[in-house]
Amino acid sequence: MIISDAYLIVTSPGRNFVTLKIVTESGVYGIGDATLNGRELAVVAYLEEHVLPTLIGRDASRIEDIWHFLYRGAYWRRGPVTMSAIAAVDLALWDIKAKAAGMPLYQLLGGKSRERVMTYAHCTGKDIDACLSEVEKHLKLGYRAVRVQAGVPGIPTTYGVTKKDGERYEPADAELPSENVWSTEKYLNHVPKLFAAVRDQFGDDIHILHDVHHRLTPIEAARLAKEVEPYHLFWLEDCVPAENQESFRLIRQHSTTPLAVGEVFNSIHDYRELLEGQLIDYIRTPLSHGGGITHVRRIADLASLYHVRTGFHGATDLSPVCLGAAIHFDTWVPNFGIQEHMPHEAIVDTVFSHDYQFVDGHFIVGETPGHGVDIDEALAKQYPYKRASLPVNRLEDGTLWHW
Ligand code: CS2
Ligand code: MG
Repeated sequence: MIISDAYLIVTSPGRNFVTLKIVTESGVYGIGDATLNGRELAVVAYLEEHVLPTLIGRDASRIEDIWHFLYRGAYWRRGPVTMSAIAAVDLALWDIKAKAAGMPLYQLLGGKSRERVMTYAHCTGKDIDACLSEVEKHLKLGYRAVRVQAGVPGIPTTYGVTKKDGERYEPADAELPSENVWSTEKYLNHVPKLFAAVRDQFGDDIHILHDVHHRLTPIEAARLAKEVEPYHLFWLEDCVPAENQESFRLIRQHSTTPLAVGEVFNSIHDYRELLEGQLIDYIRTPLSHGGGITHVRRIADLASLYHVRTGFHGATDLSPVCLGAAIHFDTWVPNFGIQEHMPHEAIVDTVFSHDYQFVDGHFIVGETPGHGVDIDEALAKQYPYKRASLPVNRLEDGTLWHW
């Protein structure tokens, strides 16, 4: 199990993905996702210059030791670039260990806790009606949980909302950041009508989720969470920027709407006050941004003490490698909640072959040894990296706002 080679594959089949391949002397190899949307090459440089040379000659089975070597040993701790780089190594090593054991990854974690993994779909429209038709479409596909986002009258362009029906809002395809406009007042007055319309048309038997994308202040978030209580949301996501963990206390004091947070978190320390204070209900950090399985399972264990469940980020910037590993984790983790599912384009699924299946709104884990995802390196080479930037958000008066 001695590591003999480690290299990156950067490919852009419609959007950028960075994939780490670690090869051992025996020929068994593992794959990890190192993609950090909009900052891809920063992780490439971190890995190529500072991490990969230190892996050669190490024993691939010593996952825990390698994790601490990369985390403590670097002196500079945490942060999205560091934790995505460590995650890529960690996911590749778990893949190798499971392949060497001849087991699907979920078996190494502790075996199945469930038969299938509930997912939620993105239902996004330029207005409420367009969003409702997306909900209808996705319920027909078998989803029981929908994330609803609709354009707000008077706000011309808003991240999270398509400009045309059926268009995707991801990936961010502008080479340099485009600018969106935001009005909290218009949004707060409009968005409860969306949830009312969804409940009115589709009843109580579906889960409704919504992403605020960090755009409110704590008191505004409290107003929204309180006002939408009658629509029984599954969760309200990222309603405030979470650097100040204590701010969630204010929202909590006003409302019973469940709160999800953490797609931009990368460490257990980002969650400590939120969990210990019982201020949130779902943790969102994906395996590929939070130091891999070795670290995220510690976050999930801490969360379980407080009845907090997982709801991993799964937008299309998380590669099929991250998603494949997440489905193993979701199948095992006792405090599973839900998995985000935003389908990759067909070409992405051709570059990254995988054995997970999507049936009736749920993922079914595969039985191939490892995490079950591989990369076609020759095909990947045909899609070279293209710089792509996420947009920025400005208030109507031009003030740069949270995105
Ligand atoms: C979003 C993402 O899926 C989500 O909940 O917040 O689309 C997110 O904005 C992107 O993944 C950013 O990389
Ligand atoms: Mg989000």
